[in-house]
Amino acid sequence: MGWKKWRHITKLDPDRENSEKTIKAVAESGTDAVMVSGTQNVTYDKAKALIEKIADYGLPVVVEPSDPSNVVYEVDHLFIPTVLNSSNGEWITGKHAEWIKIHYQSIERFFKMLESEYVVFEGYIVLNAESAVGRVTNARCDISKELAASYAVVGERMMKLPVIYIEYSGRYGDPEVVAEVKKVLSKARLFYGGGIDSREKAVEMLKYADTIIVGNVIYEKGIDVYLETVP
Ligand code: 1GP
Repeated sequence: MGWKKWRHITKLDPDRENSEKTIKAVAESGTDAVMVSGTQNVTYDKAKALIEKIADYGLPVVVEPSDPSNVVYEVDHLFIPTVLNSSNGEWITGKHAEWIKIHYQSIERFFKMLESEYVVFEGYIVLNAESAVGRVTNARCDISKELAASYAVVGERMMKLPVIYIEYSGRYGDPEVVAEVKKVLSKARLFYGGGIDSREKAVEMLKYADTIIVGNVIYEKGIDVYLETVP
């Protein structure tokens, strides 16, 4: 199944404890893919070790790097985020330019990779100021649903991003914001992540979002509660 059909993605953080038991349960849960991602303390080695543990199960694995130093290439896709509502250009284009610079000597090969289906660009709209990603990127979180949707328009129609990602990381968000953003999108897939810890919340956000991303519940509430979120 191609990534555009995914409805449920499980986000595993390389900086957290991911036991074999947890990984097996995730792999057998019915989730469509695992995204290896974290905002803080993620290193190449930690990400690589986690990817190797998951690889045996045959589930699609993607990596969403937070920095050029932790891009692991041995995965099905790289999901490259840009934070549309960050107040700090480093998170919009800065880290991206640093990443390209590392590959400058073989830029033609790098262009081919960027233009392939292997790389997917995501436009984040971060809406929880207290989350690690909200703090680190200094995102403008206290905004109206119309302004959130306007950021989505920037991402889709100006920057041509194939994914818009509403991120409330750690807190359940406002379905009205997600509904408003959905209204303005035409081609981009709408991802929603943040605080999904029950079937009701998963179903509610899937009314508007094409795909939900579930992370913290595994670490905070355990596998049984996580399993309820898989549609
Ligand atoms: C975090 O969007 C994901 O980047 C999922 O959020 O961890 O709150 O489930 P939670």
